[in-house]
Amino acid sequence: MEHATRDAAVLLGQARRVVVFTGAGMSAESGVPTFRDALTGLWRRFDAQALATPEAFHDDPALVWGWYEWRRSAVRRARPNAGHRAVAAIEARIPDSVLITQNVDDLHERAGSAAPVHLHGSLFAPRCAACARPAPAPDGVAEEPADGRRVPPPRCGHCAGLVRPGVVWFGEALPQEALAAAVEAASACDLLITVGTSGLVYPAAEIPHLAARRGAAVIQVNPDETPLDRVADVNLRGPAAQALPALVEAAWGGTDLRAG
Ligand code: BV8
Ligand code: ZN
Repeated sequence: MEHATRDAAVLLGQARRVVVFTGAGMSAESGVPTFRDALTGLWRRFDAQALATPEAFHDDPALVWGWYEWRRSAVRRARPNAGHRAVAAIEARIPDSVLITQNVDDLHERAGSAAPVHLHGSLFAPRCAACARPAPAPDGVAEEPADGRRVPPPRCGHCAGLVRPGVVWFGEALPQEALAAAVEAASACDLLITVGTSGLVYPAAEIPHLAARRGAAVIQVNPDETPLDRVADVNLRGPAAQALPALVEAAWGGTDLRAG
């Protein structure tokens, strides 16, 4: 067994209060592009950070809504991977555990995680841009948009305002209750496992640093180096769908992670 996995398994075996903190790399092996490469194919001529803003939606609501509908249809076609199931196994095994995600997909929920804290919202919770009332996510799965196809957003049933994606854009505040829950969990945990995040976007990226400052052990799962390398006690240099099941297996033996 790899040395680092054994060290991580000792930390997990001893942990009583665990936080799992995930980013887009968690969903990469489910075929959902990470945020860095969220613009594959016909969207590649756009910059994710420019599109994921209130200004972009204001200037061209149909372009931004079309991008999110394309991403939502990709998520609906995707399936949770063994990494998502390993996270759910950790939560099932350690009652005092909290899952915090930057991802806007629903793959953690579909893998059995009961209540992930979504710091950046969800693709499945659109709301009215004017009156903020929740709006139904259209169930028609938009096919791959040709040439960054524009899809005019629906109108609010209450005030006829434009419906927007239920995600947190750059320049927007994170949902108060989610951020407060994440800060509380990171401050109180004795182990934080950070998975598949580049650790560049704040204030979410502060969460692992906060846990480390409060004395928690930190395990990082990422094939590449990130700014979190310096706070990680153990670095599992590999993809989430392999490293997390190996960690769970090393800590607790035969946990069955095959698809449910
Ligand atoms: C705010 C939802 C203020 C939307 C997202 C200068 C300095 C510091 C901060 C700033 C600054 N200028 C601007 C800011 C603020 C800004 C920010 O941090 N910018 C960065 C770019 C510097 N932050 C904000 O604007 C935030 N709001 O500050 O508001 C405010 C306060 C009060 C009142 C009003 C305003 C809001 C940020 C939220 C933006 N929304 N997502 C959408 O999804 O479309 S962010 C989005 O990108 C993700 O959610 C995630 O958080 C972030 C980075 O994505 P990652 O998840 O890390 O994924 P990424 O692609 O980056 O990396 C993937 C990783 O996975 C890689 O490391 C890779 O190696 C690894 N990987 C790949 N394959 C695998 C793998 N790992 C494991 N297994 C694999 N198989
Ligand atoms: Zn409305």
